[in-house]
Amino acid sequence: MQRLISVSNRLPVQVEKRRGVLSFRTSAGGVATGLSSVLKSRESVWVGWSDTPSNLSDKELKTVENVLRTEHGCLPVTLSRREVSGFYQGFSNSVLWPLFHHMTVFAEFEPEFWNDYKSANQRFADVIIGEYKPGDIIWIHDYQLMLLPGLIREKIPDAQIGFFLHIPFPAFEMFRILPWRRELVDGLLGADLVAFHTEDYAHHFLESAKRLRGVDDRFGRLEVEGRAVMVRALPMGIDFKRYRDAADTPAARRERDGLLSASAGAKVILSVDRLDYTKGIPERLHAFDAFLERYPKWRGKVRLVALTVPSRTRVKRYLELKDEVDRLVGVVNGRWGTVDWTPVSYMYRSLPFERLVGLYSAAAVGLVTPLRDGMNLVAKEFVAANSGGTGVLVLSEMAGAAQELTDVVMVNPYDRNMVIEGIAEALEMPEHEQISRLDAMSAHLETHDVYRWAHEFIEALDAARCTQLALTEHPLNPEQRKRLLVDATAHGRRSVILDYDGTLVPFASRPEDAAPDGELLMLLDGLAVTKGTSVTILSGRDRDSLDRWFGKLPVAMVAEHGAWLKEPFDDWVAAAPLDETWKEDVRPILERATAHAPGSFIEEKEFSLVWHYRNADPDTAEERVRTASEALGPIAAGRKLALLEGAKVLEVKVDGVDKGRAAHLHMGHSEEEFVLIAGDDRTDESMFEVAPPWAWTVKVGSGRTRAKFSVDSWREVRALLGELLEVLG
Ligand code: ADQ
Repeated sequence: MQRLISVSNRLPVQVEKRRGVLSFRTSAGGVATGLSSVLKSRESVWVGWSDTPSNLSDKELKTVENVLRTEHGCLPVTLSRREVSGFYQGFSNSVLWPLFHHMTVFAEFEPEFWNDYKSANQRFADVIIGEYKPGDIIWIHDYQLMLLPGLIREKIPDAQIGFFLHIPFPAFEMFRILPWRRELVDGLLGADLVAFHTEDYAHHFLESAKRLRGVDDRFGRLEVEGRAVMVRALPMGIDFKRYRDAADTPAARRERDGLLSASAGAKVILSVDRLDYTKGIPERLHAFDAFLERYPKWRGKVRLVALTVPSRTRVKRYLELKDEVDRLVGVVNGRWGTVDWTPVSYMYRSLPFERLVGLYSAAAVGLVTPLRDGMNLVAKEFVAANSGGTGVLVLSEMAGAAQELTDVVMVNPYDRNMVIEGIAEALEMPEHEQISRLDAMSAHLETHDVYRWAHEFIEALDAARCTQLALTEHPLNPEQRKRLLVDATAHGRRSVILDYDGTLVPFASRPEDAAPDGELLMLLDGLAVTKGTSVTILSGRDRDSLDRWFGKLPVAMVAEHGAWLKEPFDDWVAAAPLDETWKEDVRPILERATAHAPGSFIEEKEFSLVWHYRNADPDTAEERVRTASEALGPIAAGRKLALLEGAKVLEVKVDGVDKGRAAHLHMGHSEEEFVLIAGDDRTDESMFEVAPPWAWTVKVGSGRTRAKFSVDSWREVRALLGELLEVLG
């Protein structure tokens, strides 16, 4: 069974030193609980930042590391105090957290935070890379570690990596605010599986990946440099039975009885949250205040028990929030309280599990009204603790849980009037309705618990791996690679025919930005001067660009998908007679498409007109490709033109002039000659088609192809050419 490496910002074990004695306290949060079932059948290790006390000696640090590893299966990541402040309090909690929860006013876009975020993610990556063994699965959690999948992928290309985001992923309009949006998307795209609590968040991420990286979305599958990245909604559950059963324990009963007798017949409305501005606590207190004003009959007959657990107490905004909540509780109690009735009971601390369940089960109403929340487990815990009995959940539609828990009284937390009426409706709901609603939700939560969530994640990660394998239909494996090299050395003559964009260099947003680098030029030059070897660059590019880039190398060139041919250091020769009158019919159609899709543009070549839409809004561009193609169809047929859809381009060109014909002219035609052809997009398929049976044809990226073999990316093509040069040189 594969080993699981779980990664989260914090380790599920806390280290403390009191009166000189070290102690280790496990805090079994939801994730650790869910994983415990997955881990029964496999080895595991947990990587995370351990907030180790700063006053430990080197010897104590060693002991801590040792105990964490051997007794708890934990591998600590050490961060400097500065890193913690910039990475955790800074970028994670003062940039990503507010932005992803739509609270941009609280976001502080400090460039230094970003640097610390990068370096902290790198530290996590270093620990994981050091620990990794082939076959391990890596599951990374949450917004603090969004760069990590990409960092690991760089060093371990075939690692199996899953990522789960516990907070919402915002819509593109919100996400685009972030100055480092591209880097974060790239980081996540390093994973095989990126999962979220809801379909909405998954959709938002797909949208951002499409817009920022131009990657195609095929029903939740993104293709990134030939790799498939699966994007899924996997809502997290709770340990349902544990909450349900705990309601019957003596400790829970004691808590419940205590609360009920102290309430002297008043109904209890309960709210439980981390003290966080996303949870809508001040808004809730305002709504409760207004409820008491509007419904005098409930005064003295209802009480709000607000339990908040301290959180992020080193971030200024959280301290301000605490003051605000303290003040508001005072305002409501001052306004409505009497000698024998206090409307709001406020507790600012964490409660042990059974006592918490006791409170849940004592409450007539659970009031869960976050302004934005990834999931909100409290809502689910309230249902579980009351299952089989009575109780009404008033739930914010802004919580991920609202997608699953539809039998609640749903409210918009920003709509005070709706919250007031929601509280009134909940307090007056007939018992039989309470029971049937709780039953329906309990049935769902019992089957969709946290164990199932963890299993489904691992299953989805395995499925992503299978898709990956199916996609790269015939990957060039090390064995075949060796054969290719042996074949090349066994022949005295060799033709190497290479497409350019996407095959030798990555795609750039603007065509002129994809100039070859020094490494590539040396590689091509080295091959071309090797005795018996001819190198041809066969591209859709115009002659000028190719001349500028490769004119000094002894390579043959083919421009505009086969329209122009050039032997090394010779002149360009047209592959067909030049006639440009057809452009007058075609240009207006492409101009219309450009006007509708800002960011797109037209490139003109002698034999073709090309519409580039990589930088345009993908949905608009797709729509335009369709309408333009429809309009171009009849013109193309009448004027002997061909319509080609390439990688984010639509090209109209003179027919009969294609890469296949050009490649045919440049390759050897007897088995005496070694032939290697590599290309990545649809226009390259014509080269693979004309290749003789003994040729080595290599497609870059995934998808159906006529090529015999495929490789993941242009990097692999370069590596292959490097090896070729080595064996020939
Ligand atoms: P949180 O923002 O922490 O989690 P939530 O899902 O409600 O929010 O989990 C809070 C947990 O803390 C619950 O299990 C609750 O029982 C416990 N808790 C709260 N107050 C407590 C108290 N005073 N005493 C004891 N326990 C208390 C983030 C995201 C959520 C997402 C989770 C899981 O913000 O949207 O649901 O991760 O993915």
